[in-house]
Amino acid sequence: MSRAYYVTTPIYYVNAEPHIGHAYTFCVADSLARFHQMRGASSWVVTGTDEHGEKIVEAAAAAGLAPSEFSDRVSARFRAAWDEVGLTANRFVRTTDADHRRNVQAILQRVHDEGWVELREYDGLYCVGCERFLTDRDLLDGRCRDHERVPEKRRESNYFFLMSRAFGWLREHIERHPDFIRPARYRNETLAMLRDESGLGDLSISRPKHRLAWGIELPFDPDHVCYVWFDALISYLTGAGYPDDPGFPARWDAVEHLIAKDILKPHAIFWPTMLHAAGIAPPRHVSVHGYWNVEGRKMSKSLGNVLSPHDVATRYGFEGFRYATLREMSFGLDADLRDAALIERINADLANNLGNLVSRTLRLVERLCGGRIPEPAREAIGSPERELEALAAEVVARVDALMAGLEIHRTLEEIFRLVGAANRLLDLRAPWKAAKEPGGDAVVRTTLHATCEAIRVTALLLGAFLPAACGEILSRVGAAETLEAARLPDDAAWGRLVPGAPTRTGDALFPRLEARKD
Ligand code: ME8
Repeated sequence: MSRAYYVTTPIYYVNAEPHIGHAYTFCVADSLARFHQMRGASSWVVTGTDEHGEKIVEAAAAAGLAPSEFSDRVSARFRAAWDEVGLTANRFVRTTDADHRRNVQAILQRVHDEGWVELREYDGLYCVGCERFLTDRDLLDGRCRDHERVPEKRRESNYFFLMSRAFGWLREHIERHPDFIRPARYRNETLAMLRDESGLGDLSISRPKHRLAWGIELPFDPDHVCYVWFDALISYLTGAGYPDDPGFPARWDAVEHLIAKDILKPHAIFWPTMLHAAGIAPPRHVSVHGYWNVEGRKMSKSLGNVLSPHDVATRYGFEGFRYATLREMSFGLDADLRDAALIERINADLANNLGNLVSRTLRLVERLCGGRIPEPAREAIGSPERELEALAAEVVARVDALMAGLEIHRTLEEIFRLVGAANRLLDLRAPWKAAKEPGGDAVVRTTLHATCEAIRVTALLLGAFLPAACGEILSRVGAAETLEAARLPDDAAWGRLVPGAPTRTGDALFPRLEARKD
């Protein structure tokens, strides 16, 4: 069996409509899955919806629906949004799915039986937005820092997961595995949380049913339901086929959780300690990206600046959006989504640079070489052609190294060095002029062969990020391989195009976009 690669997005709360923050994480997951698949792994992608908890009960009540009906409706909207823009998962987990419920109960029972659970009286301030009791550091002027709402004072019996017992183990695990939580700033942030345990303590994992009935019942006490985060995190096991899918062990061994920084604590502290208590290995990577703001402001319903995947697909084309956001966000840091910057990025890189390279090369091949990949002429291969070939090999190797460190924006930058160099070769050799000169045919054939190779290698390297466009480019340039079947790095070796293979011109791959007038 081939090596596995398993990547997850968070499972999204159904109290909000799908927006570009959710879509960005999915685009990263989809790109990583495609990249690893091209590197020979068998990729597995999981997303889903997080449907239990008070927050959902509140949202359902506001919509005048029962929580189950409300969740069905919004969960379907997430699915439809992903279908519309071509993002697919191997499993879409709903926390209301029967197999997930069974897994949550099995893990609860296991940690309970192993002595990790204790019933305690809890007295504290609860934020429904966070779905947890707050500590002093979570408060600013008496309000939750994240949700800006005044928390409720609550006193109730809760079961606690004795998470703090595993903090020593967790600290050591993080120290021994420098790329467990990445980029490093989030690893450091996690270690800082662990140093100051007063902000952490143990984790309340139940809610009395008289307060909240919408949840998974504790197998050892039917008067309580499971806390929504304990339930939601287990979706990552459900999505991988836990416990008995034959693919589960290999997937779990190679799991990468993609999240934004807002949910670092549950993923870097709750989840590994929960797994530890249940006797399951921690995830290989928790990879954390920053937050998108829109035109300098936090996205929020009240500001009316929440963009849906549909909105951006209409404005930029979904692949244009996907490329521009992956290129503009330095993975791990916050970024500002500005319409003017996205338009500029798409026009400069995709329309002017790549689109132009493909269209002028293939039009020249059609006009000067009868629409077939030309045979290069040995005597016409000079140092510019050799440099382009060497650059292609260098970029292939650099892409591997950059992707291993999750430097997606730099990976894309690197690939475009090749595109720029191919355009420069075309300008330098000017085959349209050479064709008119005696003996110019060798220059025409050699130059166009080289730019076609550069286009093919670019399409392979970029294929994980822009799958539809690159699939089309490969087919137009007469490549023998499809994107789905291609393997890196082997297929990206220079010289795989077969002279005589038919090429095809077509509509603009990336039409230029107009900036807004206002
Ligand atoms: O937290 N910029 O779900 P959620 C970038 N159900 N990414 C953003 C973003 C933004 N402005 N806004 C949202 C939950 N995201 C839990 C998760 S997992 C077991 C349970 C993305 O619907 C980003 O991935 O609030 C972030 O971590 C996630 O949506 C939060 O989604």
